[in-house]
Amino acid sequence: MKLIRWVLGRVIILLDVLFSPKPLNRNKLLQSNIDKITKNYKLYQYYACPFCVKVRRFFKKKSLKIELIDAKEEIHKQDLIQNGGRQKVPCLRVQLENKPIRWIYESNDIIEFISTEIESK
Ligand SMILES: N[C@@H](CCC(=O)N[C@@H](CS)C(=O)NCC(=O)O)C(=O)O
Repeated sequence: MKLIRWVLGRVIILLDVLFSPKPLNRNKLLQSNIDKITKNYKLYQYYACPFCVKVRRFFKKKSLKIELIDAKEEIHKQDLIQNGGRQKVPCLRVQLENKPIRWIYESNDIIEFISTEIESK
């Protein structure tokens, strides 16, 4: 079972590389405004998780600079469990000034949240 999952993960990565989305080209000012928002985000993820690949492809397509955190590393795994509440990826950590940290699970919810945030720019 572990081997099948590993192989499937690699197939997903290969397809992702072969059919990599074309990044959106924005004007510099707009991109810089969006970068200011996304510097507050961190994506806890696994390299070969299909849901994480989906979110990373969205980042690439929308030219979003978001730090990726390897949730397989023990320190990050513990951070995710203790502060996010679940060991599940992808999870977006959102830290905005003067606001409590938010942990957003579910790939679709992450994409929807970021889309709404960047569309307001
Ligand atoms: N519906 C979720 C599915 C996420 C999911 O199943 N993630 C798996 C990895 S592919 C996971 O974190 N499983 C728990 C674990 O591996 O500890 C989404 O769209 O984000």
